[in-house]
Parts: sequence; C-alpha cells; structure tokens
Amino acid sequence: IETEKILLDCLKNKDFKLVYQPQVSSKTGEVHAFEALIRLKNYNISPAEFIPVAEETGLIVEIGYFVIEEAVRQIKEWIDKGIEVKPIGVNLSAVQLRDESFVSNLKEIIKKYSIKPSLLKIEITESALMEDKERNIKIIEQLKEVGIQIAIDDFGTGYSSLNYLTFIPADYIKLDKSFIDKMFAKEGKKEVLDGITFLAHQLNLKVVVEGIEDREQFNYLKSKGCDYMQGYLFSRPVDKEEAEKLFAKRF
Ligand code: G
Ligand code: G
Ligand code: NA
Ligand code: MN
Repeated sequence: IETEKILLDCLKNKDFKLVYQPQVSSKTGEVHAFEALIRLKNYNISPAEFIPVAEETGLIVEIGYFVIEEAVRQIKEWIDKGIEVKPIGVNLSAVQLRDESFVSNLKEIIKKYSIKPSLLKIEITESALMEDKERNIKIIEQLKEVGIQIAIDDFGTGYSSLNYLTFIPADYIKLDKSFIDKMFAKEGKKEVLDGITFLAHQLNLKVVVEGIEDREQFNYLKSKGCDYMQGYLFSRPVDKEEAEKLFAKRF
C-alpha cells in the first residue's frame, strides 16, 4: 500500500526519470544502443521493488507509457541536437500487453515525435511472452511490422526453451547476468555460450550479454561472437547528460 501510494503520487507529478546503460559493440567498442531503466526522482526505491507493485496494481500500464514516451522524446531530443542517435530499449511487463490499444498507442507516440520506429527497442522476457502466448506473439509481430526492434530479455533464466526462439520474431536475445555468472563459475560450462550464440546467429538473432563486469568475460564472449555487451565494465546506468557523452566514446 505504501509503495502504491508513492507510485500514484509519482504518476500525478511525473516524478519518474530514466537512466541509460550503454550496450557496446564487441567489434568496434562503440555504443550500439542504450537500455532505459526507470527511477523515482524523489525516492531511493529500486524498480526491483516497485515494478512488481506497479504490475499487481495495474499502474505499470500508465508508468510504462511514460517510460516509452520519455525514451522516444529523448531520441528526438538527441536527433535535434545533431547527435548520431542510437536505439533505446525499454523494458516491458506482460501487463502492458493486455492493454487493447498498446500497439496503436505506440504508433501514436512514434508519430508524435516522428522518429524512425527502429530507434525504439522493446525488451521483454520469455516468461512475460508466455503468459498469454498466442496473443502476445501476435502483438510482438505487429510491433515488428511497425519497425520497432524486439529483444528477448533475461535469456537463461526461467525455462529458456530454445524452441520458442524459432517462432518469436525477435532481433536480439539478451543473456542474463545470472546465467553468464553460472557459466563462468568453476563448475560452469562456458562452452554452452558458444552453442547458444551459434544457434542465435543461425536464427538471425544478435546476442547481447548483460552484467559484464570484467575484461576476461568480455574477451571470452567477444571471441565467441557475442555481438553486444552491457555491464558495469563499461558503464552503470547514467542520466541523459552522462549518456550523451558516451556517444563519442570507444570502449
Ligand atoms: O535498473 P535496475 O537494475 O535496478 O532494475 C531492476 C529491475 O527492474 C530489472 O529487472 C529491470 O528490468 C526492471 N526495470 C527497470 N526499469 C523498468 C521499466 O521501465 N519497466 C519495467 N517493466 N521494468 C523495469
Ligand atoms: O532485468 P533486466 O535485465 O532488465 O535488469 C537490468 C538490471 O541489471 C539493471 O537494473 C541494471 O542496473 C543491472 N545491471 C546492469 N549491468 C550490471 C552489471 O554489470 N552488474 C550488475 N550486478 N548489475 C548490472
Ligand atoms: Na531489460
Ligand atoms: Mn535482463
């Protein structure tokens, strides 16, 4: 209840903001895209804590539209500044897909700021997709038709059936930090990562690896053909001013 009150208050006053974490191209060391992550302006409560509350109460629908519009607005701002802009990925909860107008609302937002739809990326977990499989896959297909990019988030957690990769029309899979850490642990089998990368590439999916904290992991994963890396090794999620400085950077 307490968290719900805080969220309602934040919605009323638009007291949310986005921070951005770069995804770095393994090949060039350039920023390839950003993931947008929500923060409360006036509270130090992690989204890991308040997003579940937002989902249970349904507030995530409105919060989600704020996130999407703010990301698109930021893209437009960077374009207007003459910056060679990169795609921004936003996280999506399953609850947001239940909104009948989801696809048309996204089209509206993209039209309002007149950006290329491919500059927006949706990050969604397989478990969210599987909550209402037929329907959600149809929605993902519609987003793809609009030109929005799709990433399957948190791969390696949950069931991670390789089968579903063949029928979800995605552009990226994101390997989750917990999965990577397991593979790199003493008893882990990091060779599995070669196999997944190979398979993903066969299916025309690019591979993003999350939670990269050390150079050794980066070098190994790069040598195995993982396309993009995200993690504290490069940058924590940062505000838009800091993010802007990262465009020129070579990691
Ligand atoms: O940024 P941080 O590591 O604290 O995020 C914690 C969790 O909250 C992650 O699982 C992340 O995906 C989720 N999260 C962050 N921002 C958003 C958002 O805008 N929408 C949704 N649905 N989840 C988010
Ligand atoms: O669930 P999702 O994959 O969206 O969660 C992303 C979360 O992971 C963000 O909250 C972000 O702050 C966190 N994160 C990003 N890079 C790293 C990292 O290198 N190490 C750790 N521990 N967390 C990270
Ligand atoms: Na994510
Ligand atoms: Mn993830």
